[in-house]
Amino acid sequence: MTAPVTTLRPPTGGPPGLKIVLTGPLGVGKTTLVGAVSDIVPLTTEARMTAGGDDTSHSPGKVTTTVAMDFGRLAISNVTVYVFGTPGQARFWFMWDAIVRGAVGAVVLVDTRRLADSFRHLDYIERHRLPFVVAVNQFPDTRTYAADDIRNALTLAGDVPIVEVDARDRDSVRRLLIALVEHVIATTPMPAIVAS
Ligand SMILES: Nc1nc2c(ncn2[C@@H]2O[C@H](COP(=O)(O)OP(=O)(O)OP(=O)(O)O)[C@@H](O)[C@H]2O)c(=O)[nH]1
Ligand SMILES: [Mg+2]
Repeated sequence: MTAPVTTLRPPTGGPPGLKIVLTGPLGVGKTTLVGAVSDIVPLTTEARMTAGGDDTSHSPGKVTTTVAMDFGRLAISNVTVYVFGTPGQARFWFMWDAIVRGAVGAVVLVDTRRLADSFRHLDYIERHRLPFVVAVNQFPDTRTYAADDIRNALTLAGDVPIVEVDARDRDSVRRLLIALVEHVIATTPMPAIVAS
């Protein structure tokens, strides 16, 4: 059975919001995505990269990494969407359980050069039974693949939306988050949403 959608109510009153989680491998563009779309100055927890056994070969110029979370907020129609991004390095994965609590849906951001790096993130979101979309962050000089090829490579169910995104582009990220909210609504019983 699908879990009911819970909404966040700000302590000061006002309209409720939806919490969503953004996850994906190290350096795939999570912090960039939150920064591009947030209506407020995003909360970031960047720190200098330390050696920790993580493969950084796909982002050679990367000097910082998210050590706790990213946080941003945006309005989609009359709904406030709160975006929580997970940290990338394996040594900070203990944060995921705290970040995912109360979320209604997730974005799994992937890089087609290293799809296998996303398996752990997909497993985690599926285990929490969260509706999710897969967002393909198209880096320069990478091949583009048909959605069906990505679906097969990631063994995704037929109803999981696959959306191309430019994590640096506000409109592109907004389209992605609208697709996620629509997917959450489509896969969650309506009385659960209305009653929350
Ligand atoms: N060309 C291009 N570069 C991008 C894009 N998204 C992110 N980048 C670059 O990729 C690097 C890593 O981006 P981050 O946003 O820090 O990635 P992250 O997923 O938050 O990384 P961790 O927190 O360490 O897991 C940065 O140098 C970004 O400028 C994109 O869509 N296109
Ligand atoms: Mg980050």
